[in-house]
Amino acid sequence: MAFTLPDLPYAYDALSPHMSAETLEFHHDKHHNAYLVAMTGMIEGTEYESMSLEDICTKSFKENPKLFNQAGQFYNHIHFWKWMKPNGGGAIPGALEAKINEDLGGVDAFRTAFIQAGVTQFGSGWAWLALKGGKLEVMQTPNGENPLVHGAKPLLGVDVWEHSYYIDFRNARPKYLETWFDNLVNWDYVAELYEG
Ligand code: MN3
Repeated sequence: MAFTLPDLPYAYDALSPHMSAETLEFHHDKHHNAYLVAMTGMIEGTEYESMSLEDICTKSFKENPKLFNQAGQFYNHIHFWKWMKPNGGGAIPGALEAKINEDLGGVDAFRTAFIQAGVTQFGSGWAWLALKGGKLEVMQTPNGENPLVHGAKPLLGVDVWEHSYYIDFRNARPKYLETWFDNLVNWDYVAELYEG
């Protein structure tokens, strides 16, 4: 199938001051688009061309690491934009909060573990909340890797590559992650994925 770059679900300046228009312009228009262009070039005329993006990710992870780098990042960023919203953060919808309490020891413990996963991911990568075998897990992955390739469903992910925060936070990755969690997360979308 032919893939396209999804528009941001909000204006470029809608997440300011927590994430600037400049960051989103570079991150969405340049970085995310570059993954799409590279992936499209690599799948053209191959068996991957007719697959869903999820299948491209899981198959290329095992068989074609160069393609996976692009496809994984293309997939991750599609959700990354939707994992944020203006005036995000705050209360977590009830059923998901109950599951977090059950599996992760409460929202505060989850917040600490999620931020810690992002802080300790050396170099580029992602921190995740994922559902695996019916249980919630906090995960960290390098580069474009994601929970899909580990048999888990991604519910929330944050990009910790420097292009995601360097314009707004310089080298302060912990501050970026705290700000992101407290002010930008679109919990309705996370709950939708959890219940879907
Ligand atoms: Mn990125």
